[in-house]
Amino acid sequence: MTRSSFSYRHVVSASADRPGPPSRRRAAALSLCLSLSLMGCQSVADTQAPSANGAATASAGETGAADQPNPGSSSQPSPAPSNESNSGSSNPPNSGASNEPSAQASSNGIDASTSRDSAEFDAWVASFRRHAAAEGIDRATLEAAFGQASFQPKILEYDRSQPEFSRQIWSYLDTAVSDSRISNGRERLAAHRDTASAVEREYGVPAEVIVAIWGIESNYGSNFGDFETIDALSTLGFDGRRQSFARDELMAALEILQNGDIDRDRMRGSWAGAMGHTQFIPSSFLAYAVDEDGDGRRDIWGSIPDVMASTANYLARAGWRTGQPWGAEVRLPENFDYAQTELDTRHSSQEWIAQGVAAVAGAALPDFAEASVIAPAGAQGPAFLVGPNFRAILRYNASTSYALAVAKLSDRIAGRGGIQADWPRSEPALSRSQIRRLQSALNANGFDVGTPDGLVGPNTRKGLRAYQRSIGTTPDGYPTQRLIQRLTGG
Ligand SMILES: [Ca+2]
Repeated sequence: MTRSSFSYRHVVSASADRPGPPSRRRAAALSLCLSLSLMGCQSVADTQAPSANGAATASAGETGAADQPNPGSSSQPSPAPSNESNSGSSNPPNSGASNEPSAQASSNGIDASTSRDSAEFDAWVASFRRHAAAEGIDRATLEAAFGQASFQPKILEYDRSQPEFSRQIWSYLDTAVSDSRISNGRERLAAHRDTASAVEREYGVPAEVIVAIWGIESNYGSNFGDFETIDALSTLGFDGRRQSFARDELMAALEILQNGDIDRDRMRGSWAGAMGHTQFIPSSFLAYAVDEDGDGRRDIWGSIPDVMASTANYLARAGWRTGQPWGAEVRLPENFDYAQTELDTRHSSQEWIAQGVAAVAGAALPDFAEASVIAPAGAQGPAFLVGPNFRAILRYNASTSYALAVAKLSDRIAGRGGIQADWPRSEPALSRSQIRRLQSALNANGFDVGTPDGLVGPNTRKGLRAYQRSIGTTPDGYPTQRLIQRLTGG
């Protein structure tokens, strides 16, 4: 995404209303980062709240999460990770690896170095088993989990890959909110109407929003990843980029097996450990999964009632306000101060209206006590007024692109309209090296954006706006090839 700036923000502290894992697992779960493949989570690993699928909780309140969706979700053809500077360089686990080929790394054909790793893996597993036993996981569960644990080199490749180009938000939305995604969502909603309505009544989250998340996370269950979660997390815990996170999730996965919610063989999902229809990482499962159908198991792999209720429960715990819309598309006035287009800038709807912010034709502006205005593609693209429920969706996956996809897919499933303004589709996606050049040039010219990392976040946008003001162009903080050429002289 070119907007590569989609920054993933990490929450620095778990606020009271933020969903969080049960206490015992709190520290561990707090190390979740986003499921976004590129997000750098390392430096914040121990302080952030988890999102459902392992995505770092966006801080809708901190620096304004901007961002990119969860690559792993089946819905995304290609992971587009992008991230914010200062967040470290490691890749977060991807929640839904559904789009990746399921890597069945067999021991056949692996080279010598892999074989050596495999032997080391076995030793690591033996050590982890002892640790898990000391933590209270029983012998039968450990034998079921690790009796045939398999090292998956392919997962390490996914974990270490960093796409040079990320997708533009409109490209992501074209896929995430495609006509077929919309029609399939309506069909799924009709097919599960009674369940969805019951869950809506119980949790206060609209059925179309629940279905939209289901659609974005796993294309309505058609593709939630076929990696065995124990193998995936063992491999990542052994040699991944965020071993501490993976090990904590592996412990949570063992707890799930011990509880009897699912058998090891059916505990499947993305290469990064996000599981089932809703792409919950194990710690999120422990904290939010629900046994809606009453069979005694929380089954997000096979029970649609459990899937829907778990998703609704997550959003409810993330602060969903019953009866409120996520937000609305808006028109911004001439001379609008784009420095305000960050999620951490919040005003009441009335205050925004006083600045000239208006609903696009045919839409009503929701009355929010605290709302943000976002313009994900700058002044040349659509703008949106977003409220608490948009922020709740961001808790599921801390990416503005993701949250907008869920919001608009839910609108379309419910029969409401799509985005009216045009995206600046002629803007080419920027590569990480181009963004690094932009960042270096901004620093060199006195617009401090921190260490160049090729990822656009709040700091980069802030520096870019200052530069844009200095040359008399609209300071929207949206990086384009033209701006980079002007700033670098080519
Ligand atoms: Ca159940």
